[in-house]
Amino acid sequence: MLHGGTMVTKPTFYITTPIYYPNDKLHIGHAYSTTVADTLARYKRLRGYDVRFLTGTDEHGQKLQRKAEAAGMTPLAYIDGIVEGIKKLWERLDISYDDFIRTTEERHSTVVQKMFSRLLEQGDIYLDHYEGWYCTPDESFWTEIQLKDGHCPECGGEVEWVKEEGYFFRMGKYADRLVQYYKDHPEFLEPESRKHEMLNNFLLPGLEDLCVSRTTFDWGIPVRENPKHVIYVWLDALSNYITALGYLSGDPELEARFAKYWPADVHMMSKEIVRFHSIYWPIMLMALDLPLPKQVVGHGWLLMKDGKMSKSKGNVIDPNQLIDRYGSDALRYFLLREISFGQDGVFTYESFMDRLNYDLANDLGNLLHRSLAMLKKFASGVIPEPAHLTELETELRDWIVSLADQTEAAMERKEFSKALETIWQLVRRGNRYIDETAPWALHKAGEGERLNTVLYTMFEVLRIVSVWMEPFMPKTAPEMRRQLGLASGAATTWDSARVFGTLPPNLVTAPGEPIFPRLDVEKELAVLGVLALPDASVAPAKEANKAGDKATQAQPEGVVSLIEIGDFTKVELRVAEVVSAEKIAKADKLLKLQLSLGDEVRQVVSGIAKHYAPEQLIGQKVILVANLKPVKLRGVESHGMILAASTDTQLVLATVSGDIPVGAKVK
Ligand code: ME8
Repeated sequence: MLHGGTMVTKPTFYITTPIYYPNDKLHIGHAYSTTVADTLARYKRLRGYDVRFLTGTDEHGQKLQRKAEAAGMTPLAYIDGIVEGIKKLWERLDISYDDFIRTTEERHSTVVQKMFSRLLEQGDIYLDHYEGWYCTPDESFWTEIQLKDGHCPECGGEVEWVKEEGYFFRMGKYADRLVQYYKDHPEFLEPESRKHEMLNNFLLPGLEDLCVSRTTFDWGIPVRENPKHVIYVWLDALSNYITALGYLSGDPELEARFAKYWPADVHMMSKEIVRFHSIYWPIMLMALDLPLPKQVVGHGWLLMKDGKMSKSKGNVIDPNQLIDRYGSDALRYFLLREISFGQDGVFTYESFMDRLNYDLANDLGNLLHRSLAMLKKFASGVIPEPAHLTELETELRDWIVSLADQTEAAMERKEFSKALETIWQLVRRGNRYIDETAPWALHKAGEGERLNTVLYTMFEVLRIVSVWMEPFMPKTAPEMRRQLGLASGAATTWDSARVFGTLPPNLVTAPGEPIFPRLDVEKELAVLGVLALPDASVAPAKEANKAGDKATQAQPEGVVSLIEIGDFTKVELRVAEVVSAEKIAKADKLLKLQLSLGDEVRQVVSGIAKHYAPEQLIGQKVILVANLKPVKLRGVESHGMILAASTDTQLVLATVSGDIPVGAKVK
């Protein structure tokens, strides 16, 4: 960019989210990380940075392969549907990412292979044998002593004994350098408490070499030199932060982009994966002779009343459900305001409704709508020129400068809740200002000049609030300005919000629908069907999907969105009796069933073989989804699906409790 003859280059800011596992629909925990990163990216753009914002999906590994197998699909076919849903969710949440990387893309996998080869060549990686524990949900290796009561110390899940040939990364070789790096860069790992945890639990006791390949499954990036090995999914996944920029791509333009944005300014994530990002990732980078990221930020967890949101507990909240009913900005506001960044925070529908009612409807919505209504009544909807500013306005003007300082300081420290709290001080001050100045009384008394100043000030407050809100609520901020009749320009830049009096007068306002209508909490809870949350009302019947077609599979478990009764009646459920059952060759999870409906026999393929022997099923009355489109699973036709209740480890067929003829409808 040329400015008065000198080159002005914007400072860069590279921010990433974790790349999520597309093994299921994402929940509001994932939405939280991504919204936080987006808010920071938007803020930095407003502050004049050249921002690069990366997100994506982590598509390899044993967990995904197993999920896809259980669904009777190829991994990629299974993942594609989910990735589509993730992209749609980010679009709905206004996530302003510049790039979305999928680790199954060639631009990623070929570079990961090159990186692996280089590490192998220079002796940082060597071939040996691995014997130890593996946690598939976390895709992590553990030693006997690290286990907690025989379970994964991280997620508490089952671990399995793994014994196979494997490549190893000499992590220990770099441990001292990393400890020194922590010392020299106190800002590297945030919050501070995580740094102590990394040092005391992992780095100081001595880093073991890390197994970085697997041979017992093939859903991964093959090691070029020895393709029966696939590269360990974490090595593959972490590399995304540089492959997406163009590292080792061989394309000069992309390599230049890598040089421009790397090292990352912020890797955003929650605490359980900080270990991978603050130990393995920097060591990989050291071995590759690359600079380390400037900061790894491990925020807290979004919890439900009964603990961490988890699919097996069935207490996950689908962000789409909240966006459908309340809009994306309401969800973004709630997440950023309610949770103190860095700490865990509890999601309850009640606190969500309260934030919407008090902060958004009462404070913000009210300020906008009453201002517009008064302007219409007292000044034909046109923002007047202010006359003399009294002490009330000059005090407000000076206070706004200090609020701007506080908001910026909070944003720089990633204290998002505090920043919003500061902004809302001005929103509430705006409402009080109206009460104190009583424009209706000024109008009645014919104090036109004073009224003009007061009306102008009300709208100036709204303008400033809209600028500060922009990183948090990217739909509401421009909508407010649309209603103010204010186009983007000099009065909507970040810095303009410090300067009281920037709002151009004579704008013709355009009042619209209330931006945040007040909610009847009881009614909302009833409509959402969450009065009895968490458990029964949201428990997913995920295994029931297993014999379903692709469309069903692309909508995995979680809290389903609300449906109309008409949607439910589209599903034809009928009682059916199992007349025969047999295994399907080379499909260890599937059974082929013949089901009697009285007047017809149906063939159905069901993913229940791990839980039922064929002979156990004969004579059982099950519930059949009778009007599903037929599909072929492992080459066998399936005309419907049977229902079952399940957890991660159990599966029980749904059946009828009394005597009823086969073919009877279930409603
Ligand atoms: O770990 N509260 O993917 P993942 C807050 N693929 N944040 C949450 C959350 C919760 N309850 N649940 C999930 C992986 N998250 C790897 C990452 S990166 C190279 C590879 C967010 O799908 C949070 O950011 O399990 C967490 O770190 C991430 O989702 C885990 O996503």
